[in-house]
Amino acid sequence: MIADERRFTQLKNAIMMQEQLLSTDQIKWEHDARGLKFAIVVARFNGAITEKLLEGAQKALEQAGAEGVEVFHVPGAFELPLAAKLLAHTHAFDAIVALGAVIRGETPHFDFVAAESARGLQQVALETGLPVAFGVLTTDTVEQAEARAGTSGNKGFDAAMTAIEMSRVARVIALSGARAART
Ligand code: INI
Repeated sequence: MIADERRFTQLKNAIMMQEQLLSTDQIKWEHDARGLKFAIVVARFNGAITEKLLEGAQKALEQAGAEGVEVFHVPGAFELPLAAKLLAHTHAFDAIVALGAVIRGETPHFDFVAAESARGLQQVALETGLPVAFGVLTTDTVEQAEARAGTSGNKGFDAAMTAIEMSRVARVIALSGARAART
């Protein structure tokens, strides 16, 4: 019953927001984050890089007018999926932005960490239905990672934009489903 009420409120808000957006052609709606809440989960491993990804993601969400942004740190990229799953189960966010930097270096550890991080994050998105943006760099060198975490060209920024767009897609799909069910 409580879940039904929450669903109803979500749909009502989605309809109101959609109508608001349709009434103004000024807004590039897919990257308007007003009324949306985001969780950013960020790995501390390779922190000099991941903190720059975090800055990029925060900048994108702030510029887009996000209603709320909460940041959670985990040890490494391998831990991102579990944190994302726990966050999804709170039902408090419209999308999750996952940030990390996996750098190949000399060890085969890279392949396991990179693959499990990507697989796990996609699994969370598919199992929970909550958008999870993949902002995890997988590079051969630190220099390549730095180049993707700069002020011009920042994969954290890009991942946040994807999270906004997918939140919108999820709302529009819910809205379309609700309308189709009524007719
Ligand atoms: N974690 C990363 O985020 N990036 C890496 O490059 C990395 N490498 O190369 O080892 C890494 N390893 C730690 C891993 O994410 C886990 O924290 C650790 O294995 C404990 O579960």
